[in-house]
Amino acid sequence: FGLKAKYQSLKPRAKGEWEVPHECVKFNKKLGEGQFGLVWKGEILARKGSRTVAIKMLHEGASAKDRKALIDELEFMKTMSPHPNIVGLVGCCTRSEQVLIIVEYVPGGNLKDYLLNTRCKGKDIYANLAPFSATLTSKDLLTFGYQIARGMSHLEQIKCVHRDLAARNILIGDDKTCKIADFGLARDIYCENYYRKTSGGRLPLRWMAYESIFNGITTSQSDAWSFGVLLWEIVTLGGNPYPDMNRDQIIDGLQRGYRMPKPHHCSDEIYTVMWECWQQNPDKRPTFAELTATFLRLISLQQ
Ligand code: ACK
Repeated sequence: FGLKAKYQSLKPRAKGEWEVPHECVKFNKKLGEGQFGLVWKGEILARKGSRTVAIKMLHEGASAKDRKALIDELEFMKTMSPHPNIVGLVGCCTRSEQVLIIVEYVPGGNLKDYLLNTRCKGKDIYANLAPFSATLTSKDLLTFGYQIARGMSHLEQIKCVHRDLAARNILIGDDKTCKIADFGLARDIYCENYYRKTSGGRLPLRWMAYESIFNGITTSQSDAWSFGVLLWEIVTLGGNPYPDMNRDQIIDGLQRGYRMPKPHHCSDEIYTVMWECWQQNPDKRPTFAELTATFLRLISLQQ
């Protein structure tokens, strides 16, 4: 996919090279807003020209705890070596009151909306599966799986647990490149007894592994479970996991060993991957390194 060459050309930056003067950051358009903060599309102005970026910041009046969470995310991102399938850090502003994390701008929006937008119009939502995409082929869908597994494999290697892996947190770049986003702010939102905490609606129950729901354990293996659900979202072109089941039914179902059935038009091979990701025993699930290899093999079989 030409990704290997791109990957090798990316080098980690030396410490202290990230700070951007606040006056060089221009805000153009608000992209989105959550409980913690907001994301803007903007530019970094430099003598050589400007670069379009996405800028993450906290709401005004954010607590000291939220500010610390943002700084922790930033410090973590600084230590990461760049990867083509992970949204990369461009710079930061930490010397002014308002902390800014500046990341590469990924133009295609999130994968969930992207998939929904490729559905052929006028088809039934549940029948509207992979062959019903107006623009995507099965190989494109496998390539999405491959790229996300590859980015996650990088996070797995550096022992970073994402905790909120879902199509809404994957961004689509040029040439249908998948980039994993939001692996920072997401991590602090879970507290004890969280699966009962439904009021905020923040818990990604439909993507959560068995042991995350019942024991509050999150690891790279629980990310693998979420990856299985993300695959289901890809195959159904942006479907909502466990359709027709409410939260209590999902919790009951999982306890009884229920798993989502194979979507129509999903190949046996892909469903086997999902099934492996949803093993109750986390150690029986594939690692992201194994998932990357599996997708590479499945893609090669398509040619
Ligand atoms: O689906 P979207 O266009 O993609 O709307 C959401 C919104 O901000 C809130 O998260 C978009 N977004 C987040 N990070 C980036 C980024 N690095 N590049 C482009 N858009 C982004 C996201």
